[in-house]
Amino acid sequence: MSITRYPAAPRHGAVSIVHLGLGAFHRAHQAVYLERYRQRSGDDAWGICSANLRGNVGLVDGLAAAGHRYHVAEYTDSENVALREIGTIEETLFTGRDADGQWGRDLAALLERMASTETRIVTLTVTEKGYFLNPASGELLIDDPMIAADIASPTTPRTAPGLLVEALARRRAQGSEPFTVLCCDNMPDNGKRTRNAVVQLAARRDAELAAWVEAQVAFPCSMVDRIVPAMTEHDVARLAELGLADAQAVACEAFSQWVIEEHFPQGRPDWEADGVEMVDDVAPFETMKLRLLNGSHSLLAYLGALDGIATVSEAVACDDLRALLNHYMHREAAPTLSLPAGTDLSGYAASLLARFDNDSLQHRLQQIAMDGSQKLPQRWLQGAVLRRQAGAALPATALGLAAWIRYVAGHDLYGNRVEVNDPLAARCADCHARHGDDPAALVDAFLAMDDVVPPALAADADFSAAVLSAYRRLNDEGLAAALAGVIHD
Ligand code: NAI
Ligand code: CS2
Repeated sequence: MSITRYPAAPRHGAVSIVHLGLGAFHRAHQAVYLERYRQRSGDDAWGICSANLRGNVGLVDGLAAAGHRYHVAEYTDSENVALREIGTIEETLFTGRDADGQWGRDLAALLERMASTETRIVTLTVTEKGYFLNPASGELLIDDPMIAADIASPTTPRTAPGLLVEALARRRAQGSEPFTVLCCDNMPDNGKRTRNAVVQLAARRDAELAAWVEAQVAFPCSMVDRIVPAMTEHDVARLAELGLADAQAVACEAFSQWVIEEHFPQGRPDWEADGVEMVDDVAPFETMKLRLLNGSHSLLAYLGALDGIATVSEAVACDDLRALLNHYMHREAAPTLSLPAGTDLSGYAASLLARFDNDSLQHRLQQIAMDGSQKLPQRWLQGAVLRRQAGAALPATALGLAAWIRYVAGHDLYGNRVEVNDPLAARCADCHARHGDDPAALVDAFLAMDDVVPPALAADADFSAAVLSAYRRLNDEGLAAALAGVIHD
């Protein structure tokens, strides 16, 4: 194993960025770019205060105990790894519910940070569900208990939108400029969707505050890309074999990309020299990545997991699944894209398969399968609406939707339990309980979920029939037969 080591910059710096969602991706992506920036520029002004709003208080406290330094293991392949020490997270806070059932241990400190004029950017990786938006319409879920609680108690918020509203309300009341809100989650138009959540929630509190947010607060969009699987015991043991005992370490691929809309009224790091691409319009980059990379990931997640396959690299080693991805990318997703200038689509698609082949990452399909109701609209379904308007057949998309419907029943094709982790899991289970013995009724019930499936697809008899046919073939004949129906059509 060839190991390249990169120590962190020697000093701790000032906090100018607050991050919501101290997860694996934040530690392996945004924090790494800022470490590179700090190393190159010597400017330590752009340090991060990173907070978890729910779960994993151990990571918050573990990082504090480790002096807020951790490592990122960037695997080019199973023989080459770069161990990068990161020091740009200067503080970690926790505002979730603790073991005693109390909420908001560090809420006052976090709001103070966010209200301080030292803070010029707030970034987020709280997962697609963390914005409490209807996945199809983008409307705020005002009936969600967490949002309802923030509406009732706006000064002690528990959600990401609630925190943003309270912090912006404080900055407005003190006559300060706002901060720029930079969403780093896998959502289409992620800045606009984040603005949507914040403005809708602010309007429940104070119409003038909502108007101020609309007029004064920047919500640039960004496309983020780095495959960062959840750490497994195998990953931790492998790092220990390299002599790295770091409970907060993360492992990821070497590839990384960050494309950001140039809209930072309160300033930003000059991070272009560190690989960040600043553009006027992120949409072509974001749509290409969400539909090609993430759309392929979700196909592997449901079809592979149903066949008992555990990881991405194992799934793409299956020739028929690889052929399905090529069919899906080139024939179903690519026609929906307005590619960034100069993009070689075949080269990009081939690079994705090469990244998926990286067997030094144990990227579990069940992690990707999580939150499908929040992911599939932007990964498959919005593009599918466009292709159906053009009269195109979408056998791969139909098979993927059939596989998701089958997956959320909670067991694979052999009867083994699979993990269903989704905000709509109860509704999915109810559909199976009501219609599990009647595939036609079951498919119709799922297609009728208009907060997931665009109504145009549900009303499309040919598409619905294709989903039903795929569902029946998958269940009655298995994965190979279902795939054959697509890749050999
Ligand atoms: P993770 O599981 O390590 O972290 C998830 C973070 O989201 C945690 O901080 C958790 O507390 C927070 N969270 C979850 N639900 C929340 C809610 N309802 N409200 C507030 N916070 C909530 O996952 P990871 O890998 O950090 O991914 C997080 C997000 O980053 C993804 O959902 C995706 O949008 C984005 N991303 C992830 C990539 C990856 O390969 N892991 C790559 C590109 C983007
Ligand atoms: C994955 C993404 O878990 C998932 O849904 O598809 O986290 C994927 O690893 C990243 O978007 C890659 O940039």
